[in-house]
Amino acid sequence: MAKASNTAKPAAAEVNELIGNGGELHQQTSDPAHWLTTNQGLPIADDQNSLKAGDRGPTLLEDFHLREKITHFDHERIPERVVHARGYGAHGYFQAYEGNDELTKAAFLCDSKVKTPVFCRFSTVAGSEGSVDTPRDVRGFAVKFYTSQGNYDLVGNNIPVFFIQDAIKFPDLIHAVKPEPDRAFPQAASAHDTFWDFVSLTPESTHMLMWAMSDRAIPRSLRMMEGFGVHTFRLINAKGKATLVKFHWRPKLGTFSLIWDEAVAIAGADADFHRRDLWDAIQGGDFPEWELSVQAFDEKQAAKFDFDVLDPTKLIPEEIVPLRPLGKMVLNRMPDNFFAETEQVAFCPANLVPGIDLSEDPLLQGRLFSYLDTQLSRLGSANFQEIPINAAKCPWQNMQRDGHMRMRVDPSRTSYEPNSLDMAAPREAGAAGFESFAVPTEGTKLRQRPESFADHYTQAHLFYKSMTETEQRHIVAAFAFELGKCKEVKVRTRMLGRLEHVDPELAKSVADKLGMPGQADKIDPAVPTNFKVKPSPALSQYRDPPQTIAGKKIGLLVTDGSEARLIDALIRKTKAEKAKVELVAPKIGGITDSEGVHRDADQFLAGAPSAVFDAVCLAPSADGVKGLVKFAAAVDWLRMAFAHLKIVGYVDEAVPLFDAAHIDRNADDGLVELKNGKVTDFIEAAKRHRIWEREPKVR
Ligand code: HDE
Repeated sequence: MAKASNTAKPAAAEVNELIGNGGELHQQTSDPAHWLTTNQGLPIADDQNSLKAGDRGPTLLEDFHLREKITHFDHERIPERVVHARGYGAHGYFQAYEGNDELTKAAFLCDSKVKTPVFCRFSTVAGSEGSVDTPRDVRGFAVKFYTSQGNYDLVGNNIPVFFIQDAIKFPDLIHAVKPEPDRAFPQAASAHDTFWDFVSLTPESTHMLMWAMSDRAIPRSLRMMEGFGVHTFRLINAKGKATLVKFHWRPKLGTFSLIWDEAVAIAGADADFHRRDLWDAIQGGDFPEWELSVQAFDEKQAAKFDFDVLDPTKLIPEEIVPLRPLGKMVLNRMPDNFFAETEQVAFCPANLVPGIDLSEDPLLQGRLFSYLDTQLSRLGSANFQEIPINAAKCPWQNMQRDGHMRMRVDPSRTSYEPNSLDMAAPREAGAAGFESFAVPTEGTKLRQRPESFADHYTQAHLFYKSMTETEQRHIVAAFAFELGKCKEVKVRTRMLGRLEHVDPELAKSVADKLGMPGQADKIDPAVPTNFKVKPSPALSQYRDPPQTIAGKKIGLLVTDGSEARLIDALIRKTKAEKAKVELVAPKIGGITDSEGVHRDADQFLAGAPSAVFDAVCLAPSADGVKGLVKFAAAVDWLRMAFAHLKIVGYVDEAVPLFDAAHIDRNADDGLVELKNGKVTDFIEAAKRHRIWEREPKVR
């Protein structure tokens, strides 16, 4: 079995620093455990200079150390994932609750005493590996469970439905959303002609478009995202009984999103916003947690739904089938090495364990082929499962042999079965092993969508109808933004035609925002929208959000002379609420507070716009504010916090900043004065996260 890690570091050694002839620094040690070596283990005397004919002469081909070092460097890159290239992962564990054995015999879901190790990778879909963290996009949510029965992968997204119904359309969808092939832009964006051309010609994408245009596609944090298995799966219990399920991950911190303008600002201020957030949280001991649940139902119930459970563009409203919690996942350790773990991790929906099985969803069926296939070109060898992050943590053995980069040394004379020459060789497990659930199947070989997949608008309408006014406003704005980026008028008018079937009001609002009223194409749907469908309040993020600042970040703007008592109180009280304060000062060197004590700054003003914080607090001194009002970054800090609907706390000394930003301090109750150094009112207000009522006034 592959070793989990071979990177254990020896204790720090004594290092001598010498300056060489050419003035270069040589760091040397006499401790063999710390010697720099070639890949063959040869200790290296000098890593600063190549081997040359004379100190000013040409480099010699003989220099095997130089050649080895450069050759390895030349081959450091592997192909990035064709989708979900930009991702970030963490280790953790999953622990089941009691009582799941009624549903499944999967050992890791049944034994509540076992902590099953997991590796979880979050990702954007369209952008390449070096793109930013906050574009409007679906987020991948992939979890590898290293169970005692082999690896189980739940490879989901943060949105419960998908753009297409059949795997055969996936390359088209992705080609449409990726940068346009002649010009190679835009990067990590769906706001362009080819995407909207394709989806406006693909009515089945309509429901997913509603989600993609909602705030779900601009999450505040990877820690504040839901996850979904999307497809219907089967759980099988020890008696062989199958239950159909949809998987859901719910974040303990609640589901929060950015505002579009904020996401755009963050993309410039901190392209790594999401990964930094996850890194900071886990390194700081604040471990994010999700609850895994299923919506469980049987074939009889499924037959009564007015949609097909094999259709991945449909969801089951929780009001019809409620969530049943199975256990929790905690992420508590960052990888030691990004490439070795996060980049090389290989997920596959076909990685199953006894007790969990597939369904006939035609999108899922295609995925079963794609993931293994893509790993072969991405990781370059059929032995990729031997890479430590991919290796099962239970014993694994079979008759597969050889190939590029085979690590495992199989000692047996036999590499086939049945055999009678090695009685210790691996054998079948029979009923203890994985058995596909016996689904009765028969049919004519054909290429045809079932009629039960044909209603593309009712659930899109259901989603829109279930949103709060704020959420609806954001959806309208997102459609208008994205379609506004399309140069082709026919793409816009076609999409407006589709939106009429989702909701005529929505279509009208988008058309108005585009300045194209009455220009929607007339489109005949295969199945007319059922506008009477019952809304599902559970689909809304903002109807009943948790009132908490846990996991959030408050930016505290300070200057020389800022009140020490207030700074300490805010840090203390915020910590008690499991949130964090960052001190933002005009300069990174920090400030001297009212008590004459030096305080380091976490951020400098021009490098940390208020967009990167959940709430802000302005606590300059009377002298300090005089400098701030002349400083555009400071005025913008307040202006943008207000425009992003944040809770703003302030001390009396900060009033000139409000004047400079032309903001009325009494505009709404999200602007909270900290009287006599009291921070409680501000913290309580910050639990509201945003003042939605402010939005129509500022945008
Ligand atoms: Fe994927 N998808 N996908 N996908 N997918 C990949 O596999 C594919 C789909 C998802 O963090 C690729 O290893 C096809 C739905 C995630 O490493 C590739 C179809 C859902 C990740 C692939 C889909 C997903 C991937 C690219 C339609 C949500 C990132 C690299 C039939 C349920 C996993 C790789 C990670 C990655 C194919 C549709 C989720 C090419 C053909 C639906 C989270 O194999």
